[in-house]
Amino acid sequence: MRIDIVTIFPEFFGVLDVSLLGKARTSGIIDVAVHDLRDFTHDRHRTVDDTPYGGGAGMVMRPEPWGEALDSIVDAGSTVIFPSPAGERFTQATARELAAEQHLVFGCGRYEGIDQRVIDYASTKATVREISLGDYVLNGGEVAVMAMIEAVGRLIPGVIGNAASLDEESHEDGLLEYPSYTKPPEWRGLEVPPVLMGGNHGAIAAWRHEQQLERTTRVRPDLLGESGVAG
Ligand code: JEB
Repeated sequence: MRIDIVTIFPEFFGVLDVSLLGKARTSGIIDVAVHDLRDFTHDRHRTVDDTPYGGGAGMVMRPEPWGEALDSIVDAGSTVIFPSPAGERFTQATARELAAEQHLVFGCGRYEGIDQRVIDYASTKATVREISLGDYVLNGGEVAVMAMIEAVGRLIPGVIGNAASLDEESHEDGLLEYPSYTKPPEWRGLEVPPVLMGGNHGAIAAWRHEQQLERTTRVRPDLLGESGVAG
């Protein structure tokens, strides 16, 4: 998979080199390129923002640098993602859809966002999605893109070593994860649940499922839906 990121903070993405994705990048499974939006300006001050038409607080990103950046990066096969508090919610299902793509382009806005014509124009050239990481307000798209790349990257074969660990975990079956334990068997007076030490694999699976249901009911009843049954 090819990933292009357009941002006014390219240094922010240096952490990708040391994350889980580092191996996938050096092996060529994921090829990430970060582009500085200011490299697509032509004025002395490398201006990317201006005041909003119609008035209001803050500044809006001007369309011209975005147009030049996207023209140099996007083709008809690209999926262009604009993180936005006004976008569709990012979920594990979104991550799975994006992991199936060949080319992702992330456009990181700042200030009050990007001139809407950039999104409308990009939509005439490629598949465009405006996606929100969650229902809270960030200062720009960079943190959201980092989270999306991590969620997508680990679904690409070869990025995570153990494929079984992928479908066992939180959200793949609509339930929260069961609690995990390792050695020592007793720590500061707290014991590992005996069922996990008994070697009865049926009993272990049943206990874990029960724990998932209890935890989901308590912490995230919304995941259980109307019927109270996940899935
Ligand atoms: C994404 C962004 C801003 C109003 C207020 C502040 C570009 N879940 C999310 N919350 N906020 C963002 C997001 C995602 N994904 C987000 C891009 C930008 C916030 N801002 C600041 C915009 N509009 C600018």
